[in-house]
Amino acid sequence: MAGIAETGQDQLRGGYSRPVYSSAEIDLRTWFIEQATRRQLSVEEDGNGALWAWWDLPTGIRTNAVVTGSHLDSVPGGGPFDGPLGVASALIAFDLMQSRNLVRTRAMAIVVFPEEEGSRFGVACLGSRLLTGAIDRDKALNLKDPDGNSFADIATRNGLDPRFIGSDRRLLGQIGVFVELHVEQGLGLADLDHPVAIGGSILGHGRWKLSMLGQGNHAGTTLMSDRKDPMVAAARSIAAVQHIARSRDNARATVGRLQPVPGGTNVIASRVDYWLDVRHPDDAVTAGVVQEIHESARIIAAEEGCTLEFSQESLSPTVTFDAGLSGKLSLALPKAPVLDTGAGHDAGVLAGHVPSAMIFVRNPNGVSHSPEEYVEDADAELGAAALADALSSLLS
Ligand code: HGY
Ligand code: MN
Ligand code: MN
Ligand code: MN
Repeated sequence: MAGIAETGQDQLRGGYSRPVYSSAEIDLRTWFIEQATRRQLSVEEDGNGALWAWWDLPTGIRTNAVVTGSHLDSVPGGGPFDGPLGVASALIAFDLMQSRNLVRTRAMAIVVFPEEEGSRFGVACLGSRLLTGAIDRDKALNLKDPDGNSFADIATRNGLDPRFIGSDRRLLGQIGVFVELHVEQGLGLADLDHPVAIGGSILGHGRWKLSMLGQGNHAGTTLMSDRKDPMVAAARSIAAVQHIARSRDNARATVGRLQPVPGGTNVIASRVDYWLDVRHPDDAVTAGVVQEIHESARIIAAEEGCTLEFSQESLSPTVTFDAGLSGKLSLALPKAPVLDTGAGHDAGVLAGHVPSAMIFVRNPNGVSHSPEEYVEDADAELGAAALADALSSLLS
């Protein structure tokens, strides 16, 4: 696969691959800046690389602002709507509110958070975690991408000053509420035959890195009895992940990324890195699942003559969106059902700091993190109109 910084069409599945600061993601940033500038919004970049397009009041006062937006980066081979739909809908909602001659008492901003998927540097919602201080600044600066570049280096190469990377109390203090519109990543709305929903909660979720370390050797000269093969240990551990997660109602555990080193067909690997994503509504169950997976991996490593390395990369508790704000959205969108989601979002990170809410738009396929992700044009328009109604009720 081309280097992580290459452009967007994924050769394997035809999906979209827009890691942060890849040429494909930068193209979308440029598009957003053009769209916002064309609307006389004043675009600013915060110290962490998030773009903020401000619809200022004549007074220029930004306290208690209504902020909306999402992200433009994607998972590898992802769909076209996860992230960009929220950003594009915010621009269209702005147009609709402009046409209604809305009398505003608050400033508004459309924000694009970087690295929401954590596809390049491994930590989801990196931009909103940095803004809120939910990730240690030094840990973030030293995160590495698959090519070994640090976030500090890539951020610097893209115009950021590492001295200003980290939590921004002043900017965070300007946010009165945050509302994120997002494609639904499930069939809830398709089953209910309704175009939009209001977010209820986000499942708690976390990411862990496991490494099986064995004995690299020659595939042809090493007898099976003489092997310490980390690929076998990893395979057994991943099978155990399925078994353990299935033993808990509603738990979800995924290993979607595995990297053997050195990765030669005729080479017994010396190590295998693999990453675990575990989610459940009850944070204690998540912890229990992870502990059992860790223990099983440790036993399997010993049985296979390997050693195990295990570390947590990120952890997000279950988040319930602000009842007052969601109630206001329900008034603006009276027929919209309330749906919980198993997907993480920047709104979930901000919810720990400012009243936050979400609006979901129907995805008839229910599939996401895949090129099959889909939204009908009519539903996209209804979503943008719903966002305009929700924002109007908050801005006036
Ligand atoms: O992983 C997630 O749930 C989100 O799409 N970042
Ligand atoms: Mn998303
Ligand atoms: Mn996503
Ligand atoms: Mn998100």
